[in-house]
Amino acid sequence: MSADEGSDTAEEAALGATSTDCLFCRIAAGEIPADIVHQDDLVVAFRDVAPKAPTHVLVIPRRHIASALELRETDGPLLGRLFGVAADVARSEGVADPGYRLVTNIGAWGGQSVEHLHVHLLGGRRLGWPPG
Ligand code: TR5
Repeated sequence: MSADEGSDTAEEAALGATSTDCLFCRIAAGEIPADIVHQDDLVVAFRDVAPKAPTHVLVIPRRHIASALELRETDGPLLGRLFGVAADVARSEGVADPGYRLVTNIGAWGGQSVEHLHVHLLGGRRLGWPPG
């Protein structure tokens, strides 16, 4: 299904369609509780429920986008906000120095389990490379 299917109004299309059966859409809408560390009109950041590092925050667009595979050039401003928020969260969490990792998993072999674009912000320990 296209990410934009179900948008009835221009405003919905601009702000972004949400999917009522999507876990992260529901977290962004406040319907499912999460430990939110940032939210604005485009982006929400919340702590991962099963952290893989001392700091593990998920940064998501409010708009339902299934994965990075769905992104288009017109999503540039949204991605600018998303990465800017990730940088702000890294600073406020105290992991910007000595460094941290942003990663987005795509599809089954990429390790994606939730079909709503999310960037993992992992920090607070030295991270191995390459990932498994
Ligand atoms: O595997 P991918 O890359 O798709 O990442 C999905 C992430 O969502 C995993 O790291 C999960 O631990 C995380 N996750 C799953 C749930 C959840 C969550 N983070 C915060 N809050 C959550 N709730 C309320 N429910 C989940 N099922």
